[in-house]
Amino acid sequence: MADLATIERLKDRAADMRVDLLKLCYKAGLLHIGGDLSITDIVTCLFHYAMKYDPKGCRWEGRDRFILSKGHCAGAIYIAQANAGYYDKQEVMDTYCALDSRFGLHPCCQVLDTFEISTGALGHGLSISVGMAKAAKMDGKKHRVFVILGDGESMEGSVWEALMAAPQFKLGNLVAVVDRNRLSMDGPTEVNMKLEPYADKFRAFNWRVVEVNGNDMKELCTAFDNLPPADSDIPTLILANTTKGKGIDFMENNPLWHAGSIKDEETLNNCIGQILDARAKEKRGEASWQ
Ligand SMILES: Cc1ncc(C[n+]2csc(CCOP(=O)(O)OP(=O)(O)O)c2C)c(N)n1
Repeated sequence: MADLATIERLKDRAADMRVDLLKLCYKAGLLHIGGDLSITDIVTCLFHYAMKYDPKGCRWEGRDRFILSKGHCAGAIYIAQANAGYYDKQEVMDTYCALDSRFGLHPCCQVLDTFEISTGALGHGLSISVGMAKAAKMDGKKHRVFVILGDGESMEGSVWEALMAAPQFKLGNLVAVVDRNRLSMDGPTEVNMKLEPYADKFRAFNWRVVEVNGNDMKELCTAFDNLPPADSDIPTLILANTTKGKGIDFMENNPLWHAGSIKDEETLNNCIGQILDARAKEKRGEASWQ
């Protein structure tokens, strides 16, 4: 179980990741900043707490597998993998989205072996994760497969085929985290394609469903601490209620900040200030991050 010091350390890391993302959004231009900021706490908790991996070698056989099904939010993963020791963060910051860079708008496993698969076309990650989890079970392997999906992404029919297949194949080693920020690219999910009663739908598909505040580090740690053993039979779906653009007042819940760039240094400094102030106030007990 995560103690208080661990949770505080993870919160610091999440604040640092948000600052790095904002810098990328200023320097490189186009970043899917809204969705990056909504998954920052989830990604931090996975890469710095919940997942097993070897920082010296990304292809260690015993590693937990990670799939970013909402591949447009690669920025958060580049930063997490750099922090995990797989490459130099400066290379990410200097070359993201530049011609011939390894760090494109969407992640490509042909140039980065830290990614199990390339993603960006939505709707495929869960199906691939089901296949990887089934293969692991057939081979008697003990690792887990973690996958992050967007809620808008679940408008793709293939997601529901995979949701149906995972319990059938008894994939207790599969953990899907759905980033429930309630916005898709162009507006609210409940307007574009009603998803509610979302949790009930996943339950009806025979998943073990855990609902959390996906911007609350303690709740995330608890959800990952309480995962059933990898050799059990029921897949887990963590329905993570988040805020798109979390931490920046003019980006939060604003579809215009699905993707974008920060145009000037003054705005960047204002954004960084918002993140650092919020973290400092939380540490002093003056305000809650949630
Ligand atoms: C197959 C496919 N169709 C359309 C897109 C364009 N697209 C990129 S992001 C996005 C919205 C996804 O919404 P959601 O999954 O909720 O992501 P989030 O809001 O968390 O960023 C769309 C439609 C795509 N990448 N892939």
